[in-house]
Amino acid sequence: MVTVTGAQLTEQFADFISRIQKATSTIELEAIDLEAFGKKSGVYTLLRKSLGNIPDVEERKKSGERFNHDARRVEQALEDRRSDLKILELNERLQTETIDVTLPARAETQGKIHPVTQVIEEITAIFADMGFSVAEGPDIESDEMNFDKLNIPESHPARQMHDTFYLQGNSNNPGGDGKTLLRTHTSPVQIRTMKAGKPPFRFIAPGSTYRCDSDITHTPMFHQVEGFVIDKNIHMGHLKGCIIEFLKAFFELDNVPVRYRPSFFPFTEPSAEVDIGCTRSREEIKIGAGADWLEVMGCGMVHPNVLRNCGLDPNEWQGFAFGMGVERLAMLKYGIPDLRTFFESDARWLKHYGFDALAIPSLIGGL
Ligand code: 2NM
Repeated sequence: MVTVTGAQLTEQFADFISRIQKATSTIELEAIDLEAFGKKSGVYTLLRKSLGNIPDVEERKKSGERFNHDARRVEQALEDRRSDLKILELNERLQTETIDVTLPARAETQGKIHPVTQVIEEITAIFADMGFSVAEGPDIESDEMNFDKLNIPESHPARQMHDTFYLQGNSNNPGGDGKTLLRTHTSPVQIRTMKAGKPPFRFIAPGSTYRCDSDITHTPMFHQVEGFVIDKNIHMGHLKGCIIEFLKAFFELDNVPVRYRPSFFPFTEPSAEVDIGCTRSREEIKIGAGADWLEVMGCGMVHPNVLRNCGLDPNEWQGFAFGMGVERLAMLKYGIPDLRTFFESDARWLKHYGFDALAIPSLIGGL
């Protein structure tokens, strides 16, 4: 049976606190943590177990309170020192692990182009050939640009907290105003471009997008390319032709079965989802023919409210828009089975799935 005196407890406690405060590495701190709270033989673990052996009720209660107070203070000290040391160790690494970016590349560490970059460049080359330019905008947006202007009302499910990353307070955004967010799609680029310029418009908006969602088919950051055409007398026929031409070029097929399935988006009316014909077997999906359908993008005619919100008269100007997920298209085209591997920064993965830096996609040189 373990029995300890009050004086021993005080000494023990003071010793822990002092050693924690003097610890110079997180490794040293973990050793102290183990000594104090280890499951089998931590000092406080054993002490807690021995409390029950104190025969006198009052005495037991007093020791218990004393124990709780000490254990909590030691835990707090560990936590405080841990966060201090983490910062110190990070600063030290930043000092010692500097990279001389002016050094020439070593042959054995030559990099590759990431499939996301490759696919964005392929898509850009195809649409450039159809007369589209490229527009960009900030990743950090306002709820106004990301939602309101796009005809997504306050009550829309996509606006509820769980899908959107709202920014916490910082010097640009004191206290977190609940209005500043990471864009959930690249559509705010369309809004900004419409507000800043004059129609006609014909561009694509590629870029990073963010949603608070993470499982085997979702990563919190992913990439989209959206396309946008505004002109006079634009109709759904233009949209269909444009998308079919894109899909043929992207999947390098002379003929693709394409199906437009009615759908809903707040920013387009009518809206559709685009499927391409495929064959699914146990091992693979073959694109271009077969009895199955595979969803590849969403599209529609730009909603009159969106045009009005950006100062355009919907009786004078119309257009279409579409949006696609870059990772999804990369997985389909290049047979990459697992989405999450895209963002693990595994050099072996990149060596396998990456592309040569000098093989720039073009319609003439080939995608
Ligand atoms: C999609 C699907 C359908 C879209 C709409 C707009 C804008 F700005 F015109 F309202 N931009 N992008 C759009 C339409 C995006 O992605 C699945």
